[in-house]
Amino acid sequence: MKKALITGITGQDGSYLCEHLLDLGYEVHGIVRRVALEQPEQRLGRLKAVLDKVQIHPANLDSYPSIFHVFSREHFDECYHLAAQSFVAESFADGFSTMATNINGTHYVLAALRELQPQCRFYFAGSSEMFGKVRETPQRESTPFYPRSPYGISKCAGFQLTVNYREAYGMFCCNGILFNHESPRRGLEFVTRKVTRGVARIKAGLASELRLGNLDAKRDWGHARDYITAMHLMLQQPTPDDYVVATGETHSVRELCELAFSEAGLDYRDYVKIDQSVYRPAEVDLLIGDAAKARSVLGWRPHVDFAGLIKEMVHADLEAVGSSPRAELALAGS
Ligand code: G4F
Repeated sequence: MKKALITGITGQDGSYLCEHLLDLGYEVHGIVRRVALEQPEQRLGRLKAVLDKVQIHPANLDSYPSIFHVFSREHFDECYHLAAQSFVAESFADGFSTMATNINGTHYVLAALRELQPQCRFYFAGSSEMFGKVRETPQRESTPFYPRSPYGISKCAGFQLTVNYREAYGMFCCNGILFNHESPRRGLEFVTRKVTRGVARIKAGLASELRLGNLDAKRDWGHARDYITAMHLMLQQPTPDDYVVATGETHSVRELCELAFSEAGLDYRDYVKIDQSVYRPAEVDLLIGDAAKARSVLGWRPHVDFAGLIKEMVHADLEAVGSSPRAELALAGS
């Protein structure tokens, strides 16, 4: 039985990856901050269905000793490093903590692995945000990086650390360059979920408008459940490498609104209001990925398209808001 460690196991990707690895017969371990363990209902909610099958270790990405401690107690075949401060807008608000967590955290995991178990295969969650002000369209593995936010810069550093550990120490280290990937488990701060939850709240009469920023930004949006399978495939190859994971389609935030509102029988133009304060100091205007390498080497392909993804998210939020409108009202009041 293979043994895997997931950092960021409580998040959208971590929870789907955890379920996938359990289905494949893995023994799955996760790192969780101690504060999250103190509020399991709230912080471990995405793992509810599998929590009794997973081994959780308290550790903190800001603390090298805590990471070192986990690797000194358990031996892993694979390590998926997904934990990060992943909200781009927040990285403008507090670039220092985003950099510290995302860069040092990655370095701590790699350094502890090198010291204690250099045979363990390592996956780093790189991001299409690294392409930023894109130098080429579509973006592929060879496209130069031009990050536009502290978050994007931190991911470039993590990417380069991963390459460096591979080249300097011969470790099996891979970068996934994942384009935006969403699901009903997406955090409410990201635009897809903000829109689908907003649609559900408006439909339920709990809100009368939805305030958004740049509707012209374009993203290559796929389903998180599809994307985590690519992470696993990368670590099963004979040699370590870096891969773009994307659908190859791009859509604007405006199209996202059109689709999500119409799924609930509404016209987005009646509800969406532009809020200048949500605009970012530097925007990534257009992302569209070329996943040809992942297709040919990994045999990976996405199964859910943009329309299917948004439909699933809208219906999940309609159901969630419909089943607990009181909780929603409390949220609105907080
Ligand atoms: O949903 P977003 O916040 O995602 P973003 O910035 O593209 O980053 C996500 O995808 C990356 C992969 O490319 C990940 F690495 C990263 O961790 C994260 O998961 O924003 C998408 C777009 C942006 O252009 C933003 O300006 O939507 C635009 N937008 C317009 N109004 C908004 C809003 N974004 C948010 N979050 N909230 C708005 O009200």
